[in-house]
Amino acid sequence: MKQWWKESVVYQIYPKSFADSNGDGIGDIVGITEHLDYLKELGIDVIWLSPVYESPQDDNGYDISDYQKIYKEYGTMEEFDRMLLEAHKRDIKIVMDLVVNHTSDEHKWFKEHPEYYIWKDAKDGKEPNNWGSNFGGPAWSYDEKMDQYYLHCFSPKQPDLNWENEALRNEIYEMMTWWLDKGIDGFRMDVISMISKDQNFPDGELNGLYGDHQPFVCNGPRVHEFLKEMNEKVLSKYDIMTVGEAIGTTIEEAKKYAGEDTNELNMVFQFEHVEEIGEKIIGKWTDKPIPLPELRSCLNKWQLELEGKAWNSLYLDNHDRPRAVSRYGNDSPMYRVVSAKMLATCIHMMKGTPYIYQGEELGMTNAYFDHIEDYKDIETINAYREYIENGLITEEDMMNCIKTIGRDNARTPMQWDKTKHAGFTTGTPWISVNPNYLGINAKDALKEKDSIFYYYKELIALRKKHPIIVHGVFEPLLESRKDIYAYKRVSGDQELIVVCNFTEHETKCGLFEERAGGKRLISNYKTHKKGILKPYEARAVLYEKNI
Ligand code: TEU
Ligand code: CA
Repeated sequence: MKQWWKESVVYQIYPKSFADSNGDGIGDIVGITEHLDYLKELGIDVIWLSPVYESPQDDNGYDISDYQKIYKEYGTMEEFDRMLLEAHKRDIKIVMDLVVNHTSDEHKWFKEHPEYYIWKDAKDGKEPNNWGSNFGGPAWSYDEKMDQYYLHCFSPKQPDLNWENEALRNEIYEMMTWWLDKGIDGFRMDVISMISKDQNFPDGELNGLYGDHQPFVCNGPRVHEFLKEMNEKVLSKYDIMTVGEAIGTTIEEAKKYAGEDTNELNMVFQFEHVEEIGEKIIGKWTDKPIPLPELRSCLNKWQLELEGKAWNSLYLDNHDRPRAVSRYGNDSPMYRVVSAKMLATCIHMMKGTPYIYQGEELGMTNAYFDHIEDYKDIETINAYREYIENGLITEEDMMNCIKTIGRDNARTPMQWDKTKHAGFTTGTPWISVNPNYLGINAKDALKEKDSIFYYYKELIALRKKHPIIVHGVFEPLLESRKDIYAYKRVSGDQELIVVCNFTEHETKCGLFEERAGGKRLISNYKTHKKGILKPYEARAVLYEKNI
């Protein structure tokens, strides 16, 4: 089948924060349908829709209690079907979020099929091992009725599924088939690298208060067997796109998950450039910037080592990350727009499928809320409490870390216009709107021809127009520079040179002057200074070789 997902640009919608159509302060499916023309204008090809299934919302829908029902606050299955139809009418595909490493503890399976989950006897009267949960506390909770502990790598309301159980696997495959037969266009697979656990469940290395479970749950012994089975029984039967959120993956594992001929998935999200690099204070938490050399060596490695072997996902932003322009660019009034465009150029001219997170096309920024009460994310609230109560970090440092990388930074409501609550809702939003919506909103962006929105639109259009952007081989340039990220793409007799100044200072760079005859495809400045890059200047120039 044609690998259309290699030429596509994906837009992620976090439904709770996208658009509220009925004034209850919660985004919903009708709100998405009402904004499909906005996405058509942007030019995206695929929507990755974060979970809309029935859920008690302990983790904003990543805790599913019924895979084949729509969460009542998001709407009805009929409204979902209409959204799907309206998207397809606009040549926009819909990829659903598949969360099958765990369910909600309110899923009927948890009571009716305990064997679908991971239960262990107490060890010395307490948890079976020292693993911590990603959301604080131990990764095990005791159940009186079972007189055993069950595993939850996330919240106690998100019990991990036991993929060793074939009946469970077949229930998952049936559910996937049901959704694919409805006509959806694929799946983003939540923490799919975690579905095969080391069956010895050994203690992990102490990391803060608990043992690290990642080495024993990521890239486990049977993960590729399970994914090959899923591919053979379900995925291979449809013309769809699949992307695995492969937390903890390495290059070698990614080549298996997303290999051209491994019959598992089409591509993966790796976490190295968004979570693993950079100086940390505790766990993932930091208020430190990510140095360009670390970001570049990480992204270059993934570009070079997957070449010809597997397909990259290109992203800086999603519902779990801080806003890209705040994390990697400069969200000050002076440099927000130009640095957002620079980051977009850097990512979209690389090899792989680009993902745009809702609001990234507007240059939406971190929220920087000052009080923990303003944050809603279970991960943030639990980390704040656990780390401060145990004296592992000061309240001030923790708040700085939350302002820097807390997940709610990406979950403040979409900023549609200047009206109250940024036009997201006529009610009270479930989380506060970023007060800067008066200057950062879609309505203004659509009226401003030099807006970040139209810059993304241009990048997306370029990808359609120039095959070198999809297929050109990636080659690093200027790798020793601490201020410039440069690379080229090579395809036949064409070379595309991309140069991005990641700093607020002018800097020398003669790369473009060394060559004649280039055709500038895109730049975030109208004028240029010979041999100089302006603050956060980005340029992509196409050359025909042998000139
Ligand atoms: O995220 C995987 C995950 O571990 C993230 O929560 C992230 O690594 C964490 O925030 C530390 O940075 C997926 C979903 O994207 C996330 O929203 C869910 O909370 C999580 O799985 C559980 O389903
Ligand atoms: Ca609503």
